[in-house]
Amino acid sequence: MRKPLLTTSAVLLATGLVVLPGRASHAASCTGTAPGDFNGDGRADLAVGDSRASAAGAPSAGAVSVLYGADGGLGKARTVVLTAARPAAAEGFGQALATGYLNDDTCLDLAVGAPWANKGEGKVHVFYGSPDGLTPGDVVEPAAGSRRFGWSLAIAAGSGDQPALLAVGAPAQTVGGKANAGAVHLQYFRDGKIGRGQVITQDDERAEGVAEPGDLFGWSVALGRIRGDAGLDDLVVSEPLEDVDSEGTDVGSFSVVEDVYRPGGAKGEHWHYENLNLGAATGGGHIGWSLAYYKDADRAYVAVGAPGQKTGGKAGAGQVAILSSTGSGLKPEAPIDASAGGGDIQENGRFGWTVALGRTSSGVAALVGAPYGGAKETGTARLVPLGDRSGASKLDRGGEGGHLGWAVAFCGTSPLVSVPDDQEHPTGYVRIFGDGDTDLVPEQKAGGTVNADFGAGLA
Ligand SMILES: [Ca+2]
Ligand SMILES: [Ca+2]
Ligand SMILES: [Ca+2]
Repeated sequence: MRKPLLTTSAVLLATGLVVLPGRASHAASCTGTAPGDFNGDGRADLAVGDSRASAAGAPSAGAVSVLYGADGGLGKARTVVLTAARPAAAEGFGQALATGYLNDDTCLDLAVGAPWANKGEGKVHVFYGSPDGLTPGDVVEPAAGSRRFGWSLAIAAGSGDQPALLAVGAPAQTVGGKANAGAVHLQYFRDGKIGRGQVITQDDERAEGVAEPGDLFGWSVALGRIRGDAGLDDLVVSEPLEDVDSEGTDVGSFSVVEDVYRPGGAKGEHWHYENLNLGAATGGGHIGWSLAYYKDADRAYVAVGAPGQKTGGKAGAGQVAILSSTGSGLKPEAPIDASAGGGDIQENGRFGWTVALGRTSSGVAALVGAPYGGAKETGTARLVPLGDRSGASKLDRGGEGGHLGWAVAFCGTSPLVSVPDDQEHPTGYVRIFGDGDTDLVPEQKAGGTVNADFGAGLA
């Protein structure tokens, strides 16, 4: 619940995290600079999560397919399926994915959340990039008492005094006796080792508001350079079920924690329906359900989905707030709704369920999923250039009940949209838009991983 004038003592706990031994990381050199390039060959690669996949016979253990870039398209030469070392039923491996540089080499790494592992406390599996592709590395477990650790993830590379950072959301964590108030665990990676970090809750003075039962702080997280010290990353973190006093339940909001690596640093920013220009408070608006960050030259962009926000008089139509910063803090731009690209604002279309930011041939663009939009929950998405929004386009053509837009991402300059529930492809697929459109459909091999929702996550 938002109580702007109430301050409480900072809660900065040592995490006491447990690191299970993995294969030692070794210095490797990757020369490629393509986005998402895990093996450094200069071609973009893609990680596709399916937290409901069966692995080694264990239902919903979860799996992540890594499609390496090749002549002729993603995964044409090589697809590798990653799972937990010992897959167990209902761990949800792949629920969250994040890419970034965690160890000292120049190869891109992948973190995979398994928030139902450890009897619901959660785990994060780290895979390190190498010229041979991703290799299993550390498994990070929270101190006892966490809940759904690994539901959301973000990575910031180390630079200067700041080690590499892995932000792990645990939105169901109990805080001060308040169930599901939520927490973010910030882990430090330095010299190839994981060091002690911080646990940040809404009771931290740097994140405005107070922890209340059911806020789900940490539902979505992002790391990037927005304000304060330009050499230190800031944490963007949402609480989509935060209530607003006397105005509604589950309105949602998000915070920017300035220079998050520096405990006791300056207070950041708190954003809610009023200063986001989203109109009236909407109960169940779920501001912060999705988050994206992108840096383009000197300007940082943040996109924030509010898929339950009443829009154009239609309940549950959804909206996406767009903000940008040139170093002194976020400023809101005009929000985006489903009318972009000549589309319809649909009741309960849930526009903003997912959002990604990236660079296309039309400049920086937002890719927004509305998986309950379209006829019969086909799902729909919009690609909206932030410079000239008249160039927005609709991306759809999924099957009935397909929930197109359940996950969205950019692979290089191409927008990617998942369709996890199409009746004709019940294992799910991922559609790459542009250049003739391509569908990535998982191969099912006897005795191997059995996909259920291929594309439930993308990175
Ligand atoms: Ca590659
Ligand atoms: Ca690496
Ligand atoms: Ca900063």
